[in-house]
Amino acid sequence: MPRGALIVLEGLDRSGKSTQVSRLVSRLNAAGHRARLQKFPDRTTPIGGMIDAYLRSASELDDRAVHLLFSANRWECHAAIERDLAQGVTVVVDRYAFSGIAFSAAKGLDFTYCLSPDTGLPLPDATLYLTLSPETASRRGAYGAERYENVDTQTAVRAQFAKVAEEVGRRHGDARWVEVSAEGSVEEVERDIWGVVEDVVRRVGDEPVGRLWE
Ligand code: 2DT
Ligand code: MG
Repeated sequence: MPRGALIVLEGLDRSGKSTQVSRLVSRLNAAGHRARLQKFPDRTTPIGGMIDAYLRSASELDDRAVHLLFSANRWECHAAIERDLAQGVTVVVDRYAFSGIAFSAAKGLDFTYCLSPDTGLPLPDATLYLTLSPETASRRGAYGAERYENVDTQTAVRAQFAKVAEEVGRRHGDARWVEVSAEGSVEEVERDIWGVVEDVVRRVGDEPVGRLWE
């Protein structure tokens, strides 16, 4: 049986990521692929509960401690993801280790330090990075009230995502990181994402799942 694909969507706040991941899962299922959604942070686990409290500013945590919690939150889900992939289910992921690096490095943590705890996680077959100009982001309305939902943080995170893109290309090849403009309508962005994902899902077949940063 061909394995499922691991597809990650990344992007800044207001890029329409959550809308697009759910549309993508529906479209994959409608096309006869089995697919499911996985969101990070997964706030439903005990570790996710600590992350949720931190994001709502209901708790304070050391920057490194919270960085490791975000990574631990992925590690506690990796076995289920790998099992699904092996059983032919495509897993569409809303944020992954790349957000982990970009947000922590934006706070001033060392970039190489930020990579390390996620080393060995399943490597996405493709990461689609939704790009959005600061002007369009601000036209889409006010940010929410959570930690990181402000212009200064988003600007710093954008710069770190550019470094993450370079690192993915260098370690895993440029084909793994695909920029998709999020400037268009929901339907236009959905069509562009589908154009990429359709090929990836067909191609991965019996290729083994790679390991992040290895
Ligand atoms: P959502 O708004 O998508 O729930 O994200 N974040 C996310 C990190 O700082 N590190 C991580 O590893 C991940 C996955 C991005 C909540 C915020 O958490 C940030 C925004
Ligand atoms: Mg958010």
